[in-house]
Amino acid sequence: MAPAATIHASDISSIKAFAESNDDAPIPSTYYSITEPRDDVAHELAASLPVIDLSLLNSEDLQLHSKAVQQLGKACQEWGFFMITNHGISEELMEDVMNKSHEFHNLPIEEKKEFVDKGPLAPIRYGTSFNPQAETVHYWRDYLKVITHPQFDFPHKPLGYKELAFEYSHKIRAVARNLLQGISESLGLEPDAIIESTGFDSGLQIFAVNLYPPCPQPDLALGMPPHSDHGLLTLLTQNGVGGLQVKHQGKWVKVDPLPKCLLVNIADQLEAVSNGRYKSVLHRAVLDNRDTRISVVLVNGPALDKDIGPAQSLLEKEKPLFKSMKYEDYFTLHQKSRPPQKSGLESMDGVRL
Ligand SMILES: O=C(O)CCC(=O)C(=O)O
Repeated sequence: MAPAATIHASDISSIKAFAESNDDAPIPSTYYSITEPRDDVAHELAASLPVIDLSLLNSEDLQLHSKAVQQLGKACQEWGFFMITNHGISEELMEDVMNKSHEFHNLPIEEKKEFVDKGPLAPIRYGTSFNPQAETVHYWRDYLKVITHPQFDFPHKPLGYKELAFEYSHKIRAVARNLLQGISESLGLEPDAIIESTGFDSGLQIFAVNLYPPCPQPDLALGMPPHSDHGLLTLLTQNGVGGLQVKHQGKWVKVDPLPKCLLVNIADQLEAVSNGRYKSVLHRAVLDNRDTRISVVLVNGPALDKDIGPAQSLLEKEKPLFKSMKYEDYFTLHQKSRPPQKSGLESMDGVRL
């Protein structure tokens, strides 16, 4: 297929609308983003992705609890990524959120225009690609990003979406808080140490919904470039269409979620707090040529006004690897920068000491 004329993401307000009106036409060359061969995926590692049973982490049996803490620490250290089962969020709520999220993206483009992305701290942002203002290559996804904590805001359409999102974002914050307690313990800290030092209870939460329409040339483009997330913990679910890959030991590993599980990745602020012990994992989204993929992604971060750096008690025995930085400054820089090939902390000038 010959490439379509050069089209910039700034000329496309929705890749979903573009894909639907262009059928199987070749994709614009500005979306060519595969820089590594597609066969770099380590299929043999997919079965080793760690699974954490949250009910064991919360067990009153001390032996079961400490075994789960140990497994959690190992997953954070070796992978920066894991799945959680028995998290207590009902399958029905997860499905309802997924269906309403799809309905949102199915609204006519005119109805979504009022939410057009006006910058990282705007409460509701609808847009396309990864970071159209900074990037030279574009990505095959549309997004909705909403700040759901410390203030909850949400689109008033489709009907019922806001209420579901309120319940879901609240429950996901509780799971993230629970995990942070286990992660604190796994670092030898008091269970509430990370929650307190990061101001988690008034922390930023972003509810993001990515829609990746079928792409006629999925071997040439990506839905999301390799990147790490800016917060502490990101919790993700998808609509049954695969596409998430995480980088492990230099190779891409396809994530094949267990039924009803939540996918969790360690993000930059947790790498900083753990003084580099836990890795903010690089991940990307690959595309499908038949099915629409949707992911619902909740980023849970520190309070925006908190200085975040290595936990003080870890520094009694080791040197700091990262400079402390106000989360709001980190977040703003992260949102403005081009997709890095390294984690955010590694690619941002002056953060690593
Ligand atoms: O859709 C996915 O699986 C990845 C989403 C993601 O990485 C993000 O929203 O930051």
